[in-house]
Amino acid sequence: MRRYGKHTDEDDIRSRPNRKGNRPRTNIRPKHEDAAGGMVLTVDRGRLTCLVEDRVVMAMKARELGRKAAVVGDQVALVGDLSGRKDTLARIVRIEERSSVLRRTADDDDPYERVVVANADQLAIVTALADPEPRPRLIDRCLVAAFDGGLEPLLVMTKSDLAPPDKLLELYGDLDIPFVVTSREELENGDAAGRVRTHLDGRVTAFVGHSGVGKTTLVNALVPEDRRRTTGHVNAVTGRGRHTTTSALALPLSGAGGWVVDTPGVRSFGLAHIDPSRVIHAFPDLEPGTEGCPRACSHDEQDCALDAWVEEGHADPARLYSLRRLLATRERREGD
Ligand SMILES: Nc1nc2c(ncn2[C@@H]2O[C@H](COP(=O)(O)OP(=O)(O)OP(=O)(O)O)[C@@H](O)[C@H]2O)c(=O)[nH]1
Ligand SMILES: [Mg+2]
Ligand SMILES: [Zn+2]
Repeated sequence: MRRYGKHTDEDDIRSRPNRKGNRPRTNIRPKHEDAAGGMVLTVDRGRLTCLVEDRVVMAMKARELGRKAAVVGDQVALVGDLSGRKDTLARIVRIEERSSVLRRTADDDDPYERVVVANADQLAIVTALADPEPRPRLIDRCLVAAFDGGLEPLLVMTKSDLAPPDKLLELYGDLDIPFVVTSREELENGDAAGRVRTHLDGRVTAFVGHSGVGKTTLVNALVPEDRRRTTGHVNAVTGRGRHTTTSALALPLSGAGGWVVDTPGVRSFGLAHIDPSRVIHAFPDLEPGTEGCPRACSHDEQDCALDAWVEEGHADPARLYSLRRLLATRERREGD
């Protein structure tokens, strides 16, 4: 099924019965072929801040889009007043097909899934080494969501001035995931931003993690203040000092380009929507070994062919262990 296919005039007519009699169809609304492309930077109670060329344009969703929500990172088509002047409001008439979706549910039994960020290439999973304490289960869950949604994970461990990273590195070192460790001092002398930056160039990276781990601090170190001011209402979102972030916000990187998306802290990362069969795609070295698996194998069951295949020496047993650990994440409760 094509969920975000091209919008046609025919769709318009069907999705909106002509209630007021015989108005000529073609005048119902501007031709959407003329719509301008934009990107959603932040969403606040139904108002979407979009970047159209180099202008920041406020918009709302056209009714014809129905329940489909546009989220931060979405590429959208807009019509109406695109001047970006104060008190103007454009309409979003189309949400383009997404290259990736980061989804979560409030908890595993929650059928309501929300898309956190669209079109991100990378998920920066931010964990403080102390204050708040690291929560490996939350990290595992974010990893599963990343693999499921088609995002590459990056581990960012902050506050190494408060506690050493050894224990976490032991846990995640063998997962083959790139990581960066940062401290207060490195934030101040620019090293933190510099080191994280090497992983961000030219990509769209969403920063997620528990509240207070330092996502906004890091994003602010990455994006100079004047850039933050021109494209977002960042002060309204985060303010100065310790203000918890209340809505996701995309900010452009300079130089080689790319975007960073700051998101509000999460307590949990529900995985009700995850299809475990997709997690294997994050382990291309193991995938060939699944050929002998029973149909619809979860790869975490008795008849899974991976055990024998790995035993034969085709792949590193640590990788199978990692896969199983992520697959089991879904059954475990957070905070275990
Ligand atoms: N000691 C130390 N404190 C840090 C470091 N990085 C950030 N902090 C502090 O941690 C606190 C929380 O930082 P934020 O950047 O607001 O955290 P956040 O992840 O954006 O939090 P939410 O928006 O609530 O999700 C602030 O007081 C920061 O100054 C660090 O490397 N070391
Ligand atoms: Mg924040
Ligand atoms: Zn299997």
